[in-house]
Amino acid sequence: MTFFRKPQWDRFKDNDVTPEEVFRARRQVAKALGLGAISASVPLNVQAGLLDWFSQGSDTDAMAPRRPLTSVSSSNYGIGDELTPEDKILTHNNFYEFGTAKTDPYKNAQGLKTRPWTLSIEGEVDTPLTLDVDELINTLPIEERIYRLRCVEAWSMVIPWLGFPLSALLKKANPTSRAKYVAFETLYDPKQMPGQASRFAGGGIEYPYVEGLRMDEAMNPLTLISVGLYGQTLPPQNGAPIRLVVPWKYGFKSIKSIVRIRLVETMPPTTWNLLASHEYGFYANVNPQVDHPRWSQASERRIGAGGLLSAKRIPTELFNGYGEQVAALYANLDMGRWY
Ligand SMILES: Nc1nc2c(c(=O)[nH]1)N[C@H]1C(S)=C(S)[C@@H](COP(=O)(O)O)O[C@H]1N2
Ligand SMILES: [Mo]
Repeated sequence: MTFFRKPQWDRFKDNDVTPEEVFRARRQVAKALGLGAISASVPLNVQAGLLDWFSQGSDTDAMAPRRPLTSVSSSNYGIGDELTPEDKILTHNNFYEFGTAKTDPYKNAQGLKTRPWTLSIEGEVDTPLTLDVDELINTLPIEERIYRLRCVEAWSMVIPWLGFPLSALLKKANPTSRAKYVAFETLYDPKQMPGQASRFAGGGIEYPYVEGLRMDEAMNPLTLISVGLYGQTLPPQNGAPIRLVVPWKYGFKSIKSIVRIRLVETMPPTTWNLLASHEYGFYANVNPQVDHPRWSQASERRIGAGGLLSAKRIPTELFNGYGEQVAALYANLDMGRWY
């Protein structure tokens, strides 16, 4: 009889995006707390944040109210895949500003103040803009777009987003010919976001969370600015009131709760690349042939009615299945080098 050990990535667990060093630091703090001993070298305000982070406290039943949104059209880019049930989309999240566990955003983000909310578009534009989110929602035609979302941790969902193409928004600001990239920034408000107040609770990330796209990626018709899902405005844990959705790239490119968009001449810094550049690149195109250093990207677990635990493992597709729409953007790019 032959026994063999399954490779790490095939065990029945979630991959953790957190770089190993940060993960170890978190574990040490958890241990210290378990023993009731907090090092005297950890400042008091940080200790308080940590205690919040480890308490199970928050009210998980009180969801921030959402408003129905009507859409002018619906396009299914889920390519026949079954929709992930809404309760899974709302309770299994990555939003490190509210903690690093999958249920933290759902538990901790309900108090996020999402109105009034202004979004600025600046940099290499002829018409810099400061826009009110409700005005945007009321003036741009809202489309429904059913997209796959593939997280770099190798789980995925199928989500009916509501929103409008990023290109429609950028055109309002009249980008100059020098605009080569688009940089995005999440709200920075440590008073509202416990992960921003404590390096440990926030997974070691330097906030605000930042992301970027090349100009041609930003103008691609698939690139969406989302303001809702499942027929209603976004809940805080999914990036209310306004977030990016780039369905052919790993989920971390789809930055949440955006306050600033800046058109720039050179490739902007991006959060996960800043944290661990050998693990996360600028492009982050979904690619089953380029593995994460710590796990395979050849397959993914599609989250359905049973949640992550009973999720089926399915093959991952190049560009998450959107090659027809985007492969031409990368005709001259070495995708192994520019992961
Ligand atoms: N500001 C911010 N945006 C973020 C993240 C985050 O931690 N902070 N996580 C990213 C990751 S890793 C993923 S997979 C998606 C998850 O989106 P969802 O929770 O709506 O499914 O959001 C992305 N956007
Ligand atoms: Mo992710």
